[in-house]
Amino acid sequence: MNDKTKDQSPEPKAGEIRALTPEEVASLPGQPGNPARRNFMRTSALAGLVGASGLIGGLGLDRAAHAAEPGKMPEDYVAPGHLDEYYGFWSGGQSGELRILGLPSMRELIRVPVFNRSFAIGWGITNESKRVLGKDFPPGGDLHHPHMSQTHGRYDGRYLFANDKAGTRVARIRCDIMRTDKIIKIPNVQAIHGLRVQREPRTGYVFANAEFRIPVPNDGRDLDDPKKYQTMFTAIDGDTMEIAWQVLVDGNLDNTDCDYEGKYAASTCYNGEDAVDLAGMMRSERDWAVVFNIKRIEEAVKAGKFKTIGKSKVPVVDGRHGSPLTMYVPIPKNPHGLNASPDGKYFVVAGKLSPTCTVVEWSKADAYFNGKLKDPRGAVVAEPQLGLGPLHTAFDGRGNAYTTLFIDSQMAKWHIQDAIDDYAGKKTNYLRQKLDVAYQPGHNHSSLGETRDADGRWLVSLNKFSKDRYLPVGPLHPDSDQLIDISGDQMVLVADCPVFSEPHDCIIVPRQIMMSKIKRIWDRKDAFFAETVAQAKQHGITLEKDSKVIRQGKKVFVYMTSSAPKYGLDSFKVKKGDEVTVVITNIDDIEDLTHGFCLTDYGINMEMSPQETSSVTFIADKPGVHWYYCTFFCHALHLEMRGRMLVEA
Ligand code: RUQ
Ligand code: CUA
Ligand code: CA
Repeated sequence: MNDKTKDQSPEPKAGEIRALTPEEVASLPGQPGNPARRNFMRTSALAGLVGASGLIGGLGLDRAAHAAEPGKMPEDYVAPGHLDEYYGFWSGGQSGELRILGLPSMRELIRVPVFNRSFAIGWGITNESKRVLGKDFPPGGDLHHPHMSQTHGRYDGRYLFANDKAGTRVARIRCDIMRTDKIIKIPNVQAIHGLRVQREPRTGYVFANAEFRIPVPNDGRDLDDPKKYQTMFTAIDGDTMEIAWQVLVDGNLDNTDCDYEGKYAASTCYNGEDAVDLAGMMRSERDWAVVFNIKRIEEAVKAGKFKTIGKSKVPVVDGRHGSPLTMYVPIPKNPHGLNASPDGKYFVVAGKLSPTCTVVEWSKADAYFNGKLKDPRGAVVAEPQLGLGPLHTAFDGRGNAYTTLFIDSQMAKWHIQDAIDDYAGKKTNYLRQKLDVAYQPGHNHSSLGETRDADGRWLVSLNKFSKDRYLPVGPLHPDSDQLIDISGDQMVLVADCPVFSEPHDCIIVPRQIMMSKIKRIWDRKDAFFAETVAQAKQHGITLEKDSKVIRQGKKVFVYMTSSAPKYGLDSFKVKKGDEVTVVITNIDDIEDLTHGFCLTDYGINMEMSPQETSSVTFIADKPGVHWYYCTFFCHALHLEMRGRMLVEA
């Protein structure tokens, strides 16, 4: 026997370099399973703190110059090792994903794939994600509007909902695991744009606007007859993700929001002209906001006063002009954003091609629907002049509104009650401040600003252009999100943050709402992979301990565990043409110990976080030896965490 293999001596002789044994590796500080790991993390965070403050003091980094008094950190500064106060949920636009940021640092924490594919975690590759995406899922999506479920007008940390304009879909993301768990296609319409959630009593409904008018059914008829095109407002049940009803409307539907009482939702229309060309869509001086009477719509559906279209079973009610279900409030001109104020009294419509915002009082809808108010324009209580290109409005809970001015590249702060008084004939200075932003802002959003709890702390301006703000990176520039402190009398610009295409919108949620709800390790009973677990049971497999290959004709099921730094199987053998399903269960139960499974030259990668089961199915069409390896750096022997798939010709 070789003496060297028996050498377990921890103390090599002076000058001698000896390879570490696996036991020694496992006992190194920082290795999973070693209780010293936590302390190690803390120590390094502390070292980072010292290093970073030295750096900022010494080099005078740009961020330190913002808003900070000499010798004081700027307000948005979150020191290494410290946590942000808010979660920001950012849309990824045509990236199709959702992003999670920390505020006020504006650091991107993670990305949640929704309508896109992600090789990083295997979204669109694993069977579990394909069950969510559906069989023939498109290559990506265009996610504009993420909104969190609410209970009595407050964020409740259950779900996020988001639209896909490109694929006419709506997705739900579970907040406990930050995974998309449902995606549905909306029938009878095209291009879901505006999306909001019911506030009272809870979510409840998810309201979704289809922006483009199309022939209904859209099966090749009426191609050249835009007069026959239509669009609809859709209400989805957020608990079941089934569609409750649709409302046929005139014009088109852009953005949407709802009240704080559960009575109404409202949407903007910029194409009251029913045009199919640019000039035509700008012909009229006014378009409108349409208010939906939720109770009446529910009653109409209950009473059977609806139709269905084609194969869809969704009840469609008629909400076009003259319908008792809707109120059309004339608004100048090609309006865009529609935002409900957190006091529950108003919604503000941004004029886009008109330099105004229009303030509509929800309670006037009561008067209209019970016949007391004849002219819907009578629901308008203010129309402040703000500047060029108003797009979206945010609120601080202290009576102020903040409207983005796309053309002027500014944020306008104005006082709602003063604007109402001014409209009533008393001259007031409702405009409080204009702040330059860089450049061309679309959405803005304030902390908790779409809830009762609007706290008037932070405002983000989501700017479409960044030109000279950052190092040039080629013809495509990043977007530019700017953080603005709104806690004082004046807005103060605090930070510039480049972002990849194209965050339309965001919401800002205090960490207290989220931290207790977020799981750091998977629950073995989680519904996300329950179907995979059930299938394993049928094969007599206990996922937590069995590593085993099961063949059923040309179908091969490869079950294995993963535990740092080893897969349950070092190799498995299949035949060319087999349909192979690899199911891996990460039995490590330490926070932050994720493994991956990448199968070389097969285009497969997937993530298995602690206690998660992930699976992938593919055809073994390439004979030979194919190594699979772990893609998350899990251990000092991470590179050695690999095995072979042998495909017989
Ligand atoms: S819309 S930039 Cu897609 Cu939210 Cu207004
Ligand atoms: Cu397991 Cu790297
Ligand atoms: Ca128009």
